[in-house]
Amino acid sequence: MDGETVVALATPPGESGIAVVRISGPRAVDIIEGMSPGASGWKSHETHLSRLESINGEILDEALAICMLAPNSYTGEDVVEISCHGSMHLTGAIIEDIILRGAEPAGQGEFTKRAYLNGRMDLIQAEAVADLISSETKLQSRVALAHLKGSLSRKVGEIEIGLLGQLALVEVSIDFSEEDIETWSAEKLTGISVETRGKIAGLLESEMVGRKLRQGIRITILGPRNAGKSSLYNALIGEERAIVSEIPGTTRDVLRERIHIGGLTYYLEDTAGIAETGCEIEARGISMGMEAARGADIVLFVLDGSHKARDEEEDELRNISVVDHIVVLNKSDLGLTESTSEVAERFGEADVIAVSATGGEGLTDLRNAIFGRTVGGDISRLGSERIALNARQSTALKDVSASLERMEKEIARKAGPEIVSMELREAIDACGKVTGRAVSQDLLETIFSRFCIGK
Ligand SMILES: Nc1nc2c(ncn2[C@@H]2O[C@H](COP(=O)(O)OP(=O)(O)OP(=O)(O)O)[C@@H](O)[C@H]2O)c(=O)[nH]1
Ligand SMILES: [Mg+2]
Repeated sequence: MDGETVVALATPPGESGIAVVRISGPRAVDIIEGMSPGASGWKSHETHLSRLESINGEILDEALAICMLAPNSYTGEDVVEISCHGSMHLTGAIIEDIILRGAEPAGQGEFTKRAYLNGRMDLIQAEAVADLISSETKLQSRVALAHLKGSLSRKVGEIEIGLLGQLALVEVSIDFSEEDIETWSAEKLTGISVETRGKIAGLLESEMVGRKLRQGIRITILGPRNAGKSSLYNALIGEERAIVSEIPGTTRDVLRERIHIGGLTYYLEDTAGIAETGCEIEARGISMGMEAARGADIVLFVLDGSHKARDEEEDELRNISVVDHIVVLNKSDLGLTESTSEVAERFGEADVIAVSATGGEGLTDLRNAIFGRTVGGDISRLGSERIALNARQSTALKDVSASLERMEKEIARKAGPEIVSMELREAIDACGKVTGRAVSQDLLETIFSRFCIGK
């Protein structure tokens, strides 16, 4: 980076009414001055209709341009944004001209990286920007926005400040050890530590939901031939993607499609019907389907509810070890030969849902069951009280907890303030890693000066 000026197209490539070219860095204003003489006199954050000239004096475009001067910009540096006409050729020419004038093409995430390095946002917020950009549903963007607004940063910040206050007391007692002043209480510190670990445990609970929210959840449909798996697959997708026929053994390959339920992304898989078969290709399909089911988050065991399933086929399904499953009794429109509770008994009290893939009955219940299984009802509070952590954040928070636990053990062993302070510092450093801000010596000094005793 080295303070160089970077440029990139901020809107997706392709034809559009308007495209935005963004420049950030110390030469941004010089560059726009070169393209639109007089620009260096513009007020920060004021929009100007300007005729952009190339370095060779040709008119490139008439565009709206705005200078956002440091530090009041997204990156914290001087930023120029040009809203030009959205043709690939034109944006290419403008960017090329800006590069000729001394800018470098920006790397991936460069603007946000600069924002973080310049202290405009912490690491959690920078990650939230990426999440927000890639969000596909309202729920995903709501959680990303909550992180961007600093929900998690604030919670970690509160934990950090609480611990810093305690660290100050412990360290002061080291400084004043000869004067026999007891500034910290082992009991109180242990209490605070236990309470803090409780808060962290609460945050960590949402890690799984966070992973599901970001990466999506795999659902594999598995069951005997002709049970209506492909029909159910099509019904859940809302399109005729898989071939459906009354001929048993229609599906051979594993088909995969993305769907959304309640704001979460799911990857739904259709597989070949399980059966004894002499056909090598069908057998390959069946084993691929079983393999998919073993790796899925949820497996839908689809049975033809209008016929009593053959025992061997059911046994085969029950013997596959899967993380979670829901039994779907399909073809309810033809009348079920067994009640859902009878089937539930055989499948280890699983959820059993009667549906008609072709008629549509029961599909809402099935979607609700899938959604409920995924998040355990916690989703509605996501982004407000509960926060979906990503893997990096949860690892760092686990480090905070581990350091605190070690500290509690040291306190229980009646360790002196030197040892206690060391563990406490580690916990605080780990907090800094969550937000991406390691605690600097300066910050510690500032905080300690407020706690100074003796005056
Ligand atoms: N009445 C009724 N028929 C259904 C329903 N679902 C599927 N069928 C019929 O059952 C037959 C098999 O459906 P598919 O969806 O191809 O079944 P499959 O489980 O994918 O079969 P394979 O791929 O061969 O394993 C077709 O004739 C469907 O029209 C349903 O809910 N009600
Ligand atoms: Mg099929």
